[in-house]
Amino acid sequence: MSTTAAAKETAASGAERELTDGFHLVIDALKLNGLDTIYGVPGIPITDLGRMAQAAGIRVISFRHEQNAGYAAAIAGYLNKKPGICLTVSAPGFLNGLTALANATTNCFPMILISGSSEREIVDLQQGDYEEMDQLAIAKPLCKAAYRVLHAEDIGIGIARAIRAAVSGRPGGVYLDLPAKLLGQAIDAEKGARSLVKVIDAAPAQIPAPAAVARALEVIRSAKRPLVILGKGAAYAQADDAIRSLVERSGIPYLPMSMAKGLLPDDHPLSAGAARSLVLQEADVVVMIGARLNWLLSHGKGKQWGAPGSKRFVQIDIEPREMDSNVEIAAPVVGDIGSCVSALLTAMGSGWQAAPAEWVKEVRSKAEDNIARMAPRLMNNNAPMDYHGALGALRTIVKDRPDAFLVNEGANTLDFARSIIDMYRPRKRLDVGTWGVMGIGMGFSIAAAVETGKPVLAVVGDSAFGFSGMEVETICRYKLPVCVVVFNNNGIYRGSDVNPGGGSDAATTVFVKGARYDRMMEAFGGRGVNATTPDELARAVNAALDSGTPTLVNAVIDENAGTESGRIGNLNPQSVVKKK
Ligand code: OXT
Ligand code: ADP
Ligand code: MG
Repeated sequence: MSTTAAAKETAASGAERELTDGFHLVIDALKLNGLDTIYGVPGIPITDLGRMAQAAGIRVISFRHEQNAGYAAAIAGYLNKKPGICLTVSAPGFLNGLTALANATTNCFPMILISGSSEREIVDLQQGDYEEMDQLAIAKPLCKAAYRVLHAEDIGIGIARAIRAAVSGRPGGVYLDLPAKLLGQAIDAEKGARSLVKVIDAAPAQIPAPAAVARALEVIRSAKRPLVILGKGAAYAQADDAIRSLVERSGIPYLPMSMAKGLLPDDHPLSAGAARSLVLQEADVVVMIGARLNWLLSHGKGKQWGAPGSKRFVQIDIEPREMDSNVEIAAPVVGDIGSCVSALLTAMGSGWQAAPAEWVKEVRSKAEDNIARMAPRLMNNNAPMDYHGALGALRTIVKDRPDAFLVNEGANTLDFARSIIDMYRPRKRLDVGTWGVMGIGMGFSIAAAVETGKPVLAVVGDSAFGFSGMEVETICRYKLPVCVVVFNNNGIYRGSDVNPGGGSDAATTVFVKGARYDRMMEAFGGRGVNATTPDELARAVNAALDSGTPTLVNAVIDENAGTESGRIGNLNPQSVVKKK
């Protein structure tokens, strides 16, 4: 049922006419476009918007902090290829949501941050309104597009523009500013209904130019040691079968970036995940599919990439300006990944010569060596646990439950989990992404469970967990099938630092030792378990995933086991001043 006809008004003629208002129009516009879930925090001026949306059948998930709601919306966008919606109050609530909006834009996740705001007239004259802030101006540089709606009859257009901006081309975050006064603005219901826009083909296919496809195949055909790199853009595109066909028909080893793990199963014979250094060093042609040559790939140059000038790049991306961003791209293929990969497959035809067997064998053999070297370390049952023992137990659980989501954040907890836990299905690994941001843990977990109903295993460092830990109440409130495992090593990177000044304050990276995070979950009616060995950990996680009961496992990790910044310690600047 439409939520229009909010009220009736008696006109001068005495005839009644039906009215609608900003609240109803926002809800109708979202529903018309299939946007059926809102993540947010209620308050002035959007409290009633949330209530009315819930009454109208939209699922409204209320969080404890807007940043977590924003992360939830962003990952919902990534999983669904339609914008995730985050709803916040003005100024402070808006700012709390803004980190998530900026992070969504950086990661190319489609989301819309809808925020209530104070009155334009007062804000613009800086007369000190309740939660006064020029939110549109602040949001603009941090997102793909930002819009404000001032008239109720423009709500339909405003939401349509926001949807298109979020999902078309390179996806990203969009800000939509709804001043308080707009929500209560009444207009004729029929006029209101006519003003709504159903967005047709929000992310149109972008077909690559045939010449670009031919050029790319020419470069790939010339390769002696080709490599495909799959990024999270490839996972987002949901062109899973075409990508798998491209890899298997060309016989080219592939390296998955973190969130592309599982696009093809990590135990695929062409996976070069366990031979990362070798393939980056030795490949002569690199085919980038939905991955950027940013810091995570050392910008495509330097020692990691072998001799200067030893590589040629093919890049498939929807964003033309991504080409040559760091190094020369010999064959840019601009378009959506589904269309580009299909075009490459068609142009390859059936007589395509597979990648040189010697190269494929070399990569396989290196990967098998690394896997064999790691295997015994994953079997240890030490107490307190080290990362390998604990993650060895979780690796088996994920293998047995390929449909479960794995949410992962931390430093050592992130880096070890990425290489130890194999993924088998696309878009199941959700992590800190392009910014390496801590705090995505609970928001991502909640959205994955809400959007899919599938079980979620969140493997998070004790520091990482702290950024969104209060949302365990949200997990319990909505009875979500989320099992959080906190890798508790008493601190950031490790728990063994001491105050270098010798004072009584704890070292900057150290937390309360022996903390019991499991009790946080118990406080809200969920299950808490303290696990000191890999066996205990496995039992607790299996029980949680079997039952779907919200669970938090405090996994006791040796406080000396981690290293500074995990595998990216090289990015820490060193002081050049010698201590006297
Ligand atoms: O080939 P080689 O020989 O090189 O070997 C590689 C692979 O081939 C091999 N491999 C395998 N071997 C065997 N078997 C298998 N299956 C296998 N798979 C791979 O293993 C190696 C490594 O492979 P990998 O991992 O693929 O490769 P590598 O070299 O690591 O890749 C490079 C990168 C850059 C792509 C990769 O490292 C990467 O993706 N890194 C992401 C790093 C990242 O984003 N880190 C998070 C940020 S760190 C820091 O900023 C933190 N903060 C500050 C902070 C942040 N971030 N945010 C906010 C809002 N505020 C503050 C904080 C506070 S982390 C942090 C908290 C940390 O403490 P916690 O308590 O949470 O966590 P703990 O550290 O656990 O205590
Ligand atoms: P990773 O961190 O996994 O390497 P990035 O976030 O750096 O991945 O890169 C993702 C890339 O994918 C971005 O450059 C983005 O423009 C691109 N992209 C996202 N969706 C699509 C799509 N449907 N078609 C083509 N390219 C896409
Ligand atoms: Mg830690």
